[in-house]
Amino acid sequence: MASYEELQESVITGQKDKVEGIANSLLDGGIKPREIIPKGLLPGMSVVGQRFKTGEMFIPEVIASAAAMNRGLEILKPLIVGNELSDMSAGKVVIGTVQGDVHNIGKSLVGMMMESGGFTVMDIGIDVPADKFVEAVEEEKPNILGLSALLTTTIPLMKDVIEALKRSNLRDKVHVMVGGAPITQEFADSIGADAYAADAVSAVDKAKQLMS
Ligand code: B1M
Repeated sequence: MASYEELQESVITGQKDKVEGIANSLLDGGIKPREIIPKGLLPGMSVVGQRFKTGEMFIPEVIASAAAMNRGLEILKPLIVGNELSDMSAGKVVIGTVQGDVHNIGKSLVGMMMESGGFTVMDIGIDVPADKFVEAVEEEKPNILGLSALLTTTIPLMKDVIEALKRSNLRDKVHVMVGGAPITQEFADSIGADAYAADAVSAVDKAKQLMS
């Protein structure tokens, strides 16, 4: 039977097929799916996060690792029964790119990394109007609402989303995280966001801080 260490290494090196093979081997060996995620997949992704921060890994490698991690999750999640899955979730995140902005790549990467970090993620797409964000918060009741924007002309729309949440009495029910190349901590503070993250790895760290 394969080991947790091999599974971690396959996540770190971004080998999707190997992750699938090792996850199946562990399952065949009688290991419970709910043990494979925290002991094999999550520690691998945690190493990826550290190496990205120290400059030992770059975005394409991080994307490959997140894809490998997600392949593992695709196999294991359906086998986890009842409330076990929601008990294991680090929290629920709704994420989207604000209205007028079609930049998708960074937002999707943040969503993928959050998922790899144990969060349940609902990606509601690009060019999302404020009322659609409000609707998603109402219906999905996420812990965190993630707003992405890449254009200096669309970042003011983040404030509109926060104002729309206030009008719907939902602002105190959800943490708002903002990010995207033109965003700064100063801007995030000025619009009353709860967190700002400069990249996908720190987005996961910040999300964990918000949950604690
Ligand atoms: Co556009 N574009 N683009 N573009 N585009 C930029 C952003 C630009 C900087 C290029 C430039 O001029 N140098 C510039 C913006 C200038 C500005 O406003 N200051 C620009 C422009 C002007 C435009 C158009 C207006 C061009 C035109 O039509 N005249 C137009 C706008 C369309 C619109 O949105 N309405 C446009 C269109 C496009 C394409 C459609 C062609 C394409 C997008 C394709 C797609 O996403 N499906 C595109 C692309 C690819 C880019 C660049 C080249 C790359 C963006 C990207 O994907 N980066 C970009 C130039 C650049 O950044 N070098 C550019 C990789 C990605 C991993 O990084 O998105 O920064 P990023 O995400 C990071 C962080 O920002 C952070 O984490 C991510 C991962 O580490 N992050 C978050 C992002 N969201 C977060 C959310 C969080 C936390 C962190 O919490 C919720």
